[in-house]
Amino acid sequence: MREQIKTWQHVFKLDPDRTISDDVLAKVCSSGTDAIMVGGSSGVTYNNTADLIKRISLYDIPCVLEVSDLEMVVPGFDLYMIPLILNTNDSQWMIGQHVSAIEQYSHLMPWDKLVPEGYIVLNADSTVAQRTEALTEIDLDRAVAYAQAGDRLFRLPIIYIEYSGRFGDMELTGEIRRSTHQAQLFYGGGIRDYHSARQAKQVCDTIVVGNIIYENLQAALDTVQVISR
Ligand code: 1GP
Repeated sequence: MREQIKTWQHVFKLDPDRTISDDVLAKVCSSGTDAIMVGGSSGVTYNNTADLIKRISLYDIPCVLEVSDLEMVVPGFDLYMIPLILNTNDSQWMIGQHVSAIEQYSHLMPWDKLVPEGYIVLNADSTVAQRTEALTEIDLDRAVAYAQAGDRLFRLPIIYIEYSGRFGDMELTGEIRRSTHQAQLFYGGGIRDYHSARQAKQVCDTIVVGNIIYENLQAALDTVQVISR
């Protein structure tokens, strides 16, 4: 499954803290997307995550959990994505929380299923930026340097350009893609229709589509058309 990530072009991200009907979930899971990622920045609990994975597991689609809180770790996911926030000076988001989790639970860790993601968080208004005190006011050179640190120094398998809630800087994302070497480049934030999905897909490897699922299902489903087979 880890190797499959390299083939992902499109991912839907579902938030356990938001309500989704069985009908909408069925359409999302059967849309042709490459994977479902479960994650959220607030209000995520064991119970709402367990409920969602139980419902998603009815479908034949890879499903991964993005762990933003230890409380939400539920068995049954194909992989567990572990964010490291690269552009913060608060080291708890880069390594501190990870070490605390390992100290407590190393004997329970499904090590083979853990995949680190190097996040570069760039929308100052997003919950994730505020929670992690991300250094969002950085120029292109600095953003590229963060990406190269993640890609070439730490050799992270994924670099994730995160604009959650707003469509981001495509020039910056493209420059990061040109400057990275081995990592899969994820882009997420403000993809609201086929047009924005296509723009983002042109400058990254994998687009992540979140909010629009809950606001305009058809527009969300249209984004899957960026996948080239
Ligand atoms: C959020 O990157 C994802 O973590 C998707 O962002 O919700 O803005 O689509 P949106």
